Amino acid sequence: MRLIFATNNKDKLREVREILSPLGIEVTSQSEAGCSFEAEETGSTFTENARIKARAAMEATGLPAVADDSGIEINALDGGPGIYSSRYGSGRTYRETCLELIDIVDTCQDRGARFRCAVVCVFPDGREITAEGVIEGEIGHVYEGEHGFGYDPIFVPEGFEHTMACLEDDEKNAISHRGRAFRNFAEKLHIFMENGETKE
Ligand code: ITT
Repeated sequence: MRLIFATNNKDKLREVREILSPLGIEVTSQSEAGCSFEAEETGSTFTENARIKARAAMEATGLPAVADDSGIEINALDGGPGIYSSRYGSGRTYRETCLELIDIVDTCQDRGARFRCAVVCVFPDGREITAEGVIEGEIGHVYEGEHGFGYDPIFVPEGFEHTMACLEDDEKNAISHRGRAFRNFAEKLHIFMENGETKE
């Protein structure tokens, strides 16, 4: 089975390929499908933004398309940057933004945070499948690790001593918000393919 993956983020593309390929689902990125655009993320939730991206790619290609909208929610920022994670601190490097976030969280009692990922797959006939994954954790005291991307070097998953950026891709995918969301999506997609129904 092959789907268009509506993303311009190469790190997400790599992770999603590794998560879905063993489950019999291959993805073609929108740029590989000949579409170079960035849909405007005007939604107010992760799911709404994932739907906007997936619809844009489905309409451009005429093929089933899936998208993920994801981000980090930090208690010290009242759940921010959340859906604004990719735009937060724009103009600066992720390292600079991460170091600033450590400083902000250091002044607060609560280091709690979570990564959230919403997945929406849309089909040309209008049907859709949605799924979500979350991983709880906290903002670490130091910036560490060289794997992953974005906020991984400051996010320590619950039950771990080091950040997500200290994990290899397969270890991250086994526990991550994205791994959880896309495995849940894959289960629903297989039911959909067998029964022709979206079991929400
Ligand atoms: P597309 O919209 O093209 O898919 P994007 O990077 O803009 O790419 P999002 O709008 O979903 O994607 O924003 C997600 C941001 O949240 C991402 O750029 C990171 O800053 C952060 N993020 C999401 N998942 C992450 C992960 O697994 N590790 C670290 N940071 C992550």
